[in-house]
Amino acid sequence: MGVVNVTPDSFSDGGLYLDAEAAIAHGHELARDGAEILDVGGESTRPGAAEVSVDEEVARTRPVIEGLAGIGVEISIDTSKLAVAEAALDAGASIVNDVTALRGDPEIGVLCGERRVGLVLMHMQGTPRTMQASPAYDDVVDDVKAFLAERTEAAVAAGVEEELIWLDPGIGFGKTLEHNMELLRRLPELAELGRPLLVGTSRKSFIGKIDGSEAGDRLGGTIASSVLAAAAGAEILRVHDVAEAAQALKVAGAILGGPSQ
Ligand code: HH2
Repeated sequence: MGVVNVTPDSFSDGGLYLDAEAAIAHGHELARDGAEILDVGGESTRPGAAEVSVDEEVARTRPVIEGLAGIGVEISIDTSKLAVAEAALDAGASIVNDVTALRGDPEIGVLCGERRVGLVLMHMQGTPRTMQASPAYDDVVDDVKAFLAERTEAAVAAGVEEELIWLDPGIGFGKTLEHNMELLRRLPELAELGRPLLVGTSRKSFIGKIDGSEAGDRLGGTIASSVLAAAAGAEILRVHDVAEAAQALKVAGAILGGPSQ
């Protein structure tokens, strides 16, 4: 899954693709690089990010989705707002990536059920504004697992087919470095929920906490954590640098004995 951020303030690429033409060109490039899904977002979820109105989020994302629909990849909309999700599905998206896991706008579950589209349910403790203040868990993996199980039930109750649900531990969303490490180490326990796991480590601050790097200089850490997440059972990796991640996964797969390409 390649990231297409149509925002002025995303933590690693804010402002680069705010213009629809630039975002569409970037999406084409990520598809050529090997992305099978493009995750289009119009609002940053970084800690302390400014909130964006529905109209603004639709104005940012809809033209980009229209421009990328039909190029041979699936498109997901990274939003927690019903109206933004609906506009995106109308424009050609087929997956809703909701970082609030239907807690922001529960009607997104009804919408996904009616349209029979995919739904990503992500774990987050707190809200983007507050999440990094003092994250705390009894056992981070058990707590995240219970949350994702409960949110899956809520989505199914809203009408979403269980087969169309993907689960995400939400790396960096209300977690300390040790919480993130524990989740990545014990990913197989989350796979026991029986749904595909999506993991997003790309350029995140936990990498900087390990080696002091800035967001624009975390490719090595992104690749290491993505490959290990895949080896531990993640099926979808959300990354900004698709070419490098695709090559790393091919090589790792070849070494581990997967089909050679
Ligand atoms: N991470 C980000 C945004 N959306 N969605 C899912 N399912 N999982 C993630 O890990 C995830 C996500 C943060 O990355 P980015 O989009 O680059 O930054 P920003 O939120 O600042 O736009």
